[in-house]
Amino acid sequence: MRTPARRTAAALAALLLCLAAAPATHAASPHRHRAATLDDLARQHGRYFGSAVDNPELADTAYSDLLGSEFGQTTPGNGMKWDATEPRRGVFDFTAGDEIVNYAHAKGLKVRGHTLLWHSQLPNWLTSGTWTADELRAILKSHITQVVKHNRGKVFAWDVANEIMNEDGTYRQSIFYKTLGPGYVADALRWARAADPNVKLYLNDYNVEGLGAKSDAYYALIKQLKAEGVPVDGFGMQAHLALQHGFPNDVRGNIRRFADLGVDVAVTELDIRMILPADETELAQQADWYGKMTSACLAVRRCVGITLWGYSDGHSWIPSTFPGEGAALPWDENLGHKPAYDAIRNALTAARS
Ligand code: 9MR
Repeated sequence: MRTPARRTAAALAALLLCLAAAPATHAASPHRHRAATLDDLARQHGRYFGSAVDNPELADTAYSDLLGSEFGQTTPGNGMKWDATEPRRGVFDFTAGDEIVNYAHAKGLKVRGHTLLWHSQLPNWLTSGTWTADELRAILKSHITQVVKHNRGKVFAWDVANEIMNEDGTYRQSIFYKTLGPGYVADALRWARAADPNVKLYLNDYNVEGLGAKSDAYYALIKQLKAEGVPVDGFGMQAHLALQHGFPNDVRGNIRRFADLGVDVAVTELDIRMILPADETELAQQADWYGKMTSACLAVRRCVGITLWGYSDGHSWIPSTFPGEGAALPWDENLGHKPAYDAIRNALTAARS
């Protein structure tokens, strides 16, 4: 028997299918239904489709308007990091994060908190100090507690610990690891849970989309944390891919093995860069990869959604970090659709929910 909720869901799905099929030109007419957005299509599968945004980008109104209409989720690119939120010890500044949360909620987007604990973008007072284990533990606990409490009810998930593993699956020698040992990860998760009982708590990293030493290390860690009753709810696969590095090995199988551990999985920072100039063949390969990542997420029930790390080539971290590389996103600098956009759309439309 169909419950009312199921009937509503079925009706919504039918409506969205009709919207998805509507030619894009209908979007121009105020009297017609708009074409389905990527987030509309993802919702048919119970997923979200999002994009990160950095605070200065909100002033680019063409960009922020499309962010607000096309996507159902956002992540602050920098606004919730430690250097932004606790610029002096014990002095918290939530301005940048709040700006994005307020914008997102006004547009109906949900927000992923990023990030509580990372070796990078730490404030000077923290990196230049010499701390005993007890001091650093108190600093970390206070930071996590204050930032999570401030955002309680405003973010649905937190990247609690970001990029804590090396490529070979050993722990990164961060200030936290070196001073506190590996137990800092469980502590961080517990402090985050104490500050917000409802938010989803994630570990998040890059180069973990496929099977390999690094994803094995997270698999073992999450399994151990679960066995010890430590609150861990999800695994974030950043997915900063590059055509010249090849497509990761068995993404679907990898997502599935984490789901089978009893955690959610999210694709948290997807972009697919290439060596410039981009030619048609590369853009077609990029499109294929975007489609494959989307399908891999849709294939596993517990893969909850996909976030692009910015959505247009006009606002991307790639060119400044990897000179000579770029063209990593599904929209070009003029907010025109690239083949990758159609590939994502096709993957969202083709998959069975
Ligand atoms: O997008 C962020 C960029 O603006 C910053 O300059 C950079 C500094 O490290 O961080 C970028 O975001 C990173 C994210 O927080 C964690 N995963 C890798 C992302 C790209 O570097």
